[in-house]
Amino acid sequence: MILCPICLHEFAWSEDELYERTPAGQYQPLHLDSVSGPRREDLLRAAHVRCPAPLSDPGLEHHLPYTYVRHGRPLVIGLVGGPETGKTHLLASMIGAIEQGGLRPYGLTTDAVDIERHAEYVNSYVRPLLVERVALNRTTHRATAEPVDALLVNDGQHTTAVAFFDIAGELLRSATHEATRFVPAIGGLLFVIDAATKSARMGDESFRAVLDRLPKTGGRLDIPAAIAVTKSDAVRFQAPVDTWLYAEPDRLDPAAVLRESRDVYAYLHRRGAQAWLSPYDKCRKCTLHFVSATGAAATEGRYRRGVRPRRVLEPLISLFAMTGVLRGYPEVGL
Ligand SMILES: Nc1nc2c(ncn2[C@@H]2O[C@H](COP(=O)(O)OP(=O)(O)OP(=O)(O)O)[C@@H](O)[C@H]2O)c(=O)[nH]1
Ligand SMILES: [Mg+2]
Ligand SMILES: [Zn+2]
Repeated sequence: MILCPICLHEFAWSEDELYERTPAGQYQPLHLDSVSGPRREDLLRAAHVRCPAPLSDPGLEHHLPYTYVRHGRPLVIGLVGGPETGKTHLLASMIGAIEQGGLRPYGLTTDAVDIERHAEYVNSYVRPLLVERVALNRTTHRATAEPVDALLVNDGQHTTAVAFFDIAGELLRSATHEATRFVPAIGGLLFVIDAATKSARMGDESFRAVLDRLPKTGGRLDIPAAIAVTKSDAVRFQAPVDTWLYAEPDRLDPAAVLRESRDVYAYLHRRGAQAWLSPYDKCRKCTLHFVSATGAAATEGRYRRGVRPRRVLEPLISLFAMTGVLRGYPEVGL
């Protein structure tokens, strides 16, 4: 059974109903009966499967990349945080770091789920930020949500499709908006806190809205969570932020993850930001991290001295370890 990340329909599928995307963006049946060898593999990489969910409006019909369904149940990662907390910059920096081989030290390799879409994501977010050094726009309010990017992550033995959802912070506070449809499908929570903010209210509301919608046993969630305190560059002179932010990334070390989590927890607590710690109280497995998506603040929409992300992959690696995408590590999480 496959879980559609767009409409949450669960369905079984068969290999003989594949589609290909035309240059005009339409989908037409793909017949592979007489195709074999490398050509077949090539066509399969670009093939799509139609989501068979019954729809009220045929215009809502959608297709999923074959590579997405081929590897079993995908991991849906949702970025959660109030408006302007830095979700979009963080994700772009993460994907950029992955593109630059940042997962290799952990024994992970990646491929795009959908080559075209991934290229579109890189061209619209990663390149502008990391190469052209411009600040990215606020996320627009859209009526539907689709993953902004999706990757196939392989740990040497298993491949998992990982889909990333990043919607506007305001919409996350709603429990009914169409764009939040992916929330019940979340398998890994990435909570984003703005280290530079003076008020904790907004982030807290999006956290609560999302936490409320997810299933609990004994009052707590089994969905692993990572809390990323982003824009840590803005508070880099405060101990112990500096120590963590400029530490060289290491292989995954559960003891270090635990130490950093404790430090972040204490830091937020000291700042009176207990309300931000709700994911830690609610989720059975949760790690906390100091990160910076850009390394410094933008001036007039530009990062003049370049963009230097710090520790952006740590929360993701931790989520991978807690969700089993990355196996063979001892228990991670508080
Ligand atoms: N100093 C600093 N500023 C950052 C960092 N990441 C993002 N920003 C700034 O924070 C602002 C908001 O960033 P976004 O990534 O658009 O925030 P968002 O959470 O996606 O916002 P919405 O899409 O409105 O929900 C932008 O002006 C960025 O330049 C960071 O690591 N350090
Ligand atoms: Mg955004
Ligand atoms: Zn669907």
